[in-house]
Amino acid sequence: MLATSWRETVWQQAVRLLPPATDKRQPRPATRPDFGLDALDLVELVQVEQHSIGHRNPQGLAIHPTTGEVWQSEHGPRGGDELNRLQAGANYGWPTIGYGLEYSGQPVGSGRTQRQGLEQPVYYWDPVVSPSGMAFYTGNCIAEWQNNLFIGALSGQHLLRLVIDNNRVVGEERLLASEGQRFRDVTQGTDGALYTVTDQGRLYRLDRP
Ligand SMILES: [Ca+2]
Repeated sequence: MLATSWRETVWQQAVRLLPPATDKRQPRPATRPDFGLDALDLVELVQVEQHSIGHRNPQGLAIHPTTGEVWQSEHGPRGGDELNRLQAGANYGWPTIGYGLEYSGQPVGSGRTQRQGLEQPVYYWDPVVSPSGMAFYTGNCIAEWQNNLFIGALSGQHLLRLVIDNNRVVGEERLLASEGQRFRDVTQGTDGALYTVTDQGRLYRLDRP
């Protein structure tokens, strides 16, 4: 779907930005356009596709290193923070279904956690941890962490390490919990180490001693 109003269209959706559809007879410009523009101008420069809907409060995106699929972290209601594997055209449920309760104490939507045609999260947290920025680890520094998913936890105040097998979470470890920090984002450095940054302004580097 091509956006007619960027600000209306992107609400609670994940969108995919592609290069503009070009006339194949015309050579593509050698340089990328200057993206120092606001969102409305951007719509005219790229092709925008609605990818998925039903997201509540998305926080992080990361590409799975072997499948190439986009994974996403999302703040849910009380007891319903989610990890999702985004599929094109899918509906991830909000506000119709979800885990946990609204912070007002009311049930989410119909109060149901599942409904046909709506996607289930890969994983959810109850109690919540407020998952934030995330990254799959593909570095060589710590071999046993290969393809693990790391997610900063804000209210949880730790760095999540999730072991993923066949698109399911089969292990969870909470790192740096003694630091008392709200972990905002995590990424892998070109040196193969893992870096994570906190709301309080600390940057940690994780590597083999
Ligand atoms: Ca959901």
